[in-house]
Amino acid sequence: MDEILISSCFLKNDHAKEIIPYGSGHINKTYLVNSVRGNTFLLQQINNNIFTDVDSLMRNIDLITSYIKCHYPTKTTLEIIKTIENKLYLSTNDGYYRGYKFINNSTSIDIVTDPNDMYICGKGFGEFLLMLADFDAKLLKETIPNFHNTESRFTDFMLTCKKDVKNRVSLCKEEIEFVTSRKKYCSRIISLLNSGEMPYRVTHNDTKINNILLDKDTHEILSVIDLDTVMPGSVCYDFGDSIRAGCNSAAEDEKDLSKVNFMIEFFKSYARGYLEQTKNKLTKTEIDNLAFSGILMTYECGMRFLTDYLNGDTYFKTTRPNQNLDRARNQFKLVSDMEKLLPEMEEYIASICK
Ligand code: ADP
Ligand code: GN1
Ligand code: MG
Repeated sequence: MDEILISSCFLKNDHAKEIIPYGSGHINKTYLVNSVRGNTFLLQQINNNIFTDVDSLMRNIDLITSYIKCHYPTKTTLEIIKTIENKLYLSTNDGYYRGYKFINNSTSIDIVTDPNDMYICGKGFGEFLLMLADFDAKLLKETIPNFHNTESRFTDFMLTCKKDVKNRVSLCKEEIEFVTSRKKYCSRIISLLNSGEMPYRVTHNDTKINNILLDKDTHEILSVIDLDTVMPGSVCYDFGDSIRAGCNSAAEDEKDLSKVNFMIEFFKSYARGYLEQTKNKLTKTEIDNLAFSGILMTYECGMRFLTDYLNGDTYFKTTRPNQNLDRARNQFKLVSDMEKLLPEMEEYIASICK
């Protein structure tokens, strides 16, 4: 089945005319579809290797977006376009597809250059956490179990090194040493969650900056998107992942590490926006761990990129050889920068939460 036919399954009394690859996500295949009658929508082929239970995935997204639409009717949210057979997704021999309303006049930022954009995105992701604060987490199916369980990520990583299916271990000894020497990071948040000292909340879990849409002209918040991983988690996962993605002075796969620097001013802007929204909601334990969460999420993501490189690049989309290794090195450079700046980051968070 070709993509024109697939797209037409989401269009009543209309047909797809042109299909353009869209965005720069690492997981799903995203297309902008224009129809004969002048309609536009977003088509995504869901990555079924990663999201094995598409039915539960789409039910989660339907529940969350319907909840936001009902409780916050003035807010823009992601909206599923059902198939002409009134289903949440289309199942074909070539895979699973879904439609989303295209959010007009929007932009998503891959590399942040203006600290004010970080402030705005902090507010946006903070508001998202608040909007779902009373959503019943039990309704959600975990789409990727142990997604941010850094301890289990570490176990997977060690197993991958042991198997060394692509004989790549000898090519990244230094990076492997970087990961193993920081094993102590892995348990900090997960043990606070397990002991009940830190609450589970409904979190987004993939808060990279290009997963929020801003108005192209005013850069005001339009909507948080990419809701595949909304599940119970820690606020530290959301805060830390935005810091990882947004405070990098270079692209996530930049090879020249002299260009990769952690931008502490961007950290402060994001923290200000996020905490303006959430500080009255968060516990002291959560607030005390926010600065560290930037390190943890960057370390974890680097470890995931390195694991994927060792496995032969089967998880994250790649467009060139060694891209996952470059991504891992890039993340580890940021971790090293943040380790030096941790006291300043902690002091800043404490000062704005006084
Ligand atoms: P992935 O899981 O592969 O990251 P996303 O759902 O994040 O896929 O979509 C990829 C990109 O497509 C986003 O970063 C954003 O630029 C764009 N995008 C996604 N959904 C919409 C939408 N409803 N309206 C406009 N742009 C969108
Ligand atoms: C993926 O889907 P996307 O591109 O927004 C990944 C995140 C990583 C990120 C690294 C479901 O995010 O966990 O942090 O790449 N999403 C999934 O860029 O694994
Ligand atoms: Mg995305």
